Amino acid sequence: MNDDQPIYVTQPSLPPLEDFYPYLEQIWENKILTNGGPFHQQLERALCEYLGVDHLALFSNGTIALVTALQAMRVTGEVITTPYSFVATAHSLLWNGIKPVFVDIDPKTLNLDPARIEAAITPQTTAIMPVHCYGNPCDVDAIQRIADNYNLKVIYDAAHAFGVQRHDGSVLKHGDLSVLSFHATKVFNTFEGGAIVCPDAKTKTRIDHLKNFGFVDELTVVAPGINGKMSEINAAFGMLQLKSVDRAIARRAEIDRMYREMLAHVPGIRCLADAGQTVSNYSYFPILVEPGYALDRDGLYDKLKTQGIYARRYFYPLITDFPMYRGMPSAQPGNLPVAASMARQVLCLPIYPNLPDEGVRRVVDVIAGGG
Ligand code: T4K
Repeated sequence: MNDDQPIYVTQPSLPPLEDFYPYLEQIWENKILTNGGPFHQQLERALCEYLGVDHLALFSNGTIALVTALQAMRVTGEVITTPYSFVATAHSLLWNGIKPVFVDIDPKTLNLDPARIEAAITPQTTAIMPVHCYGNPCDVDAIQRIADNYNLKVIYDAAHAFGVQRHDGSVLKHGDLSVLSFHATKVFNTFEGGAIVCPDAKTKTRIDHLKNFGFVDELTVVAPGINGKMSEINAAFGMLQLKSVDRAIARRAEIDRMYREMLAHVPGIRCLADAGQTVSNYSYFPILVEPGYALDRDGLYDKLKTQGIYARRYFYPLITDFPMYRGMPSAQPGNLPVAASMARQVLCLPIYPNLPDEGVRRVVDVIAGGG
């Protein structure tokens, strides 16, 4: 890697182009391009096996999957969620005419703080939508206890949590539904794509209807469904990607380890601790730029940029800073002090399988160089 080669926050790892040709030939041969074709079916089965879950419905992207998950659970009224996420989390609520109620995050995990959820519940609350931020599992046990007490649904935005496990298996098995994203920037990608993980066949059937306009058969439409289907090209690419995903995650783990070792000696830079998962996916590498560092977070972001290193401020601005949310009572900064503080300090460093060791060292050298 040359010193002047840009380093982005992430980059998809692509298999050799010729490895994809046989998949394309198969699509050309059978002429099924979408609507639950053979690759779609294969990928659903293969992902259930890989992820250790029972049922999964593929989608065209994670956002449509979130919108559909809320429909599938017939969620209405108010939903408790986090301000510290990609904006799609809250947008999926607005697309369903649901009012998001924002609750602050835990400073250790940056996930929804279960201790603050109960105070935000009203007679209109029907569900909780937490996010496993950066792939770090939420406190799923505490969240489920609250949901059970108040008869609420739990829909996890698990866009970052592909393959993540806790002591009791896949984190995707918690809650009523979990939603994955297979966007190009994710650990496992299908160019664009996503999935809903669900606990039983009946729920999967309902989700399958909802993602196909509500059609049950040629003549019957049971719900105002949407077109959320994944195409055969995307599903075929997913089958190919799945072959190398373990290798990709193993390389991410090495990069994670290098950053942690090298940054441990830089005053004012703190790496986020794991949140108790037994298997991580190393999807992001967030650091906190604290007052002991020579620059503030934005200063470091700019400095890296001048060196061709494009770190990202995920998640700044907070969702609650965007115009469609900021007037809401729960969006007021006084209600979300931890999220506001984290959004000012976090920087996600480049991490992706093709990032060589010298690329990691280049990033650390700039950070260690201080002001
Ligand atoms: N919930 C959560 C918690 C999410 O994080 C997301 C998506 C969703 C829901 C929604 O899922 P999807 O509907 O997207 O399936 C990116 C992604 O677009 C978005 O999928 C992701 N979260 C979010 C955290 O990040 P940007 O605007 O930061 O992406 P962009 O285009 O600036 O890409 C970042 C870097 O990645 C680029 O600097 C270069 C590299 N890159 C990107 C693309 C698209 C490539 O090398 N190749 C590529 O094809 O949003």
